[in-house]
This record gives sequence, structure tokens and C-alpha cells, in this order.
Amino acid sequence: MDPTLYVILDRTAARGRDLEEILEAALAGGCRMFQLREKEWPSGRLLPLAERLRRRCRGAGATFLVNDRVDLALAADADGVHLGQEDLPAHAARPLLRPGMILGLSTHDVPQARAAQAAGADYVAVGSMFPTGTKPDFRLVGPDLLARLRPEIRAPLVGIGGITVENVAEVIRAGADGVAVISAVCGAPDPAAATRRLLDAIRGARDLTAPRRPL
Ligand code: TZP
Ligand code: MG
Repeated sequence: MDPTLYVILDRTAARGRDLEEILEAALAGGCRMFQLREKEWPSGRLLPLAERLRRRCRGAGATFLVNDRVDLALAADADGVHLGQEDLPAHAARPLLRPGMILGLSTHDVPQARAAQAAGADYVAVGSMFPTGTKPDFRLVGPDLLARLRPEIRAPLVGIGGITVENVAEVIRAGADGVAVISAVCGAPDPAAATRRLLDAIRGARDLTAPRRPL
């Protein structure tokens, strides 16, 4: 798992383009971690898409997770699942997962992040970093929350929410191990170029940040 840049594949952000096309472009741009986020499709429609995305990711050496749905993650043989505060709690989800599967958790404050770590999260997502139109009920916490969490959270920290090539350096400098984006890649006119620019900006910010433990 390399959460440096974590692209969340979301049909509604993809402006009618195929998620497989976006995945291909983001792979070409260098991203190696993906999530399928689909909140409307029924399971029977979602499973074949999840399986195709998982197959392509595995062939490319990329990690593939499913949002919200432990059952779909298992059925599609995904590498893991990403759960929010209102999804199945980690203590209920973990025993359902196969050994070695990744459990990623969304958090929005210090107690939630501590609880995620205590529950054995493989990474802790923190957001929203900035205002975002993608998730209308976002809770703005800013990079400051990442900076507060960094000293006590050992799991990889992933900033999420409103992240663009212009502000990604701020998130990395605050202590994030990586960032998750939806619109910055899925909504970009050229998703491959957008991926490359984000990765360049992340690596540039890391070079200027104090050394940290390897993941
Ligand atoms: N969780 C917190 S903010 C957010 C999610 C899923 C939306 C991220 O989308 P974008 O387009 O990268 O702001
Ligand atoms: Mg969720």
C-alpha cells in the first residue's frame, strides 16, 4: 500500500467518463492506490465494475479498495475497504475481512482518529482539509488537525477533501503521508496529467519537510 496519492474513483465526479478510463489515466500518471466510491448503484451492477477495476489494479501493482461496502470488497476480492463514521464500525468489519485486507477509516477529529488507531486501522483518513463541492456535508478541519494528530498516530495519515495541486503541499507539510482526491483527478480534463502534477507537488513538499519514518 502506497498512499502517497490515493485516487477515489467516483462516477458522479467523472463527468460522464468511464471509471476504467480514469483508472488507466491515473495509473499512467503514476498513482498506485485507488478506491471505488459508488453510492447509488445496486450491488449486482457494482460487482462487475469492482472486479474489472480490481483486476486492472492488481495487474499494475496498485492497491484497490471499495468504499462503504465490506460485502462488495470481499466479493470483488479487493485489497480492502474504506469505512466512514456512519458505516459498519471497525470492530464489526475487521473480523469479516480476510487476513491482510486493508481497513481504512475516515475521521474528523482527535477522538475519532485515536479510536481508528486503537481499532487497528491500516490508514487514517482525515478531512475535510479544505472546502469541497464533492461531499456537501463535509466537516472542515483543515491541515491543522493533521498536524495535531501526527505525533500520536502511527498509522499512515491521509488528508482528504478539497485537495488540489495548489494546496497539496500544505497537507504534506502538516504531516500527511499521502492525500486522497476525487475531483482533482476524476474531474480533471486530463486525469493523467493531473495525477502527474499532484505527485510532483507531493514529492516536492516531502523533500522540503523534515524526514519521517518510512511507511
Ligand atoms: N470525505 C471527506 S471530504 C471528501 C470525502 C469523500 C470529498 C473529497 O473529494 P474532493 O473532490 O477531492 O474534494
Ligand atoms: Mg462511507
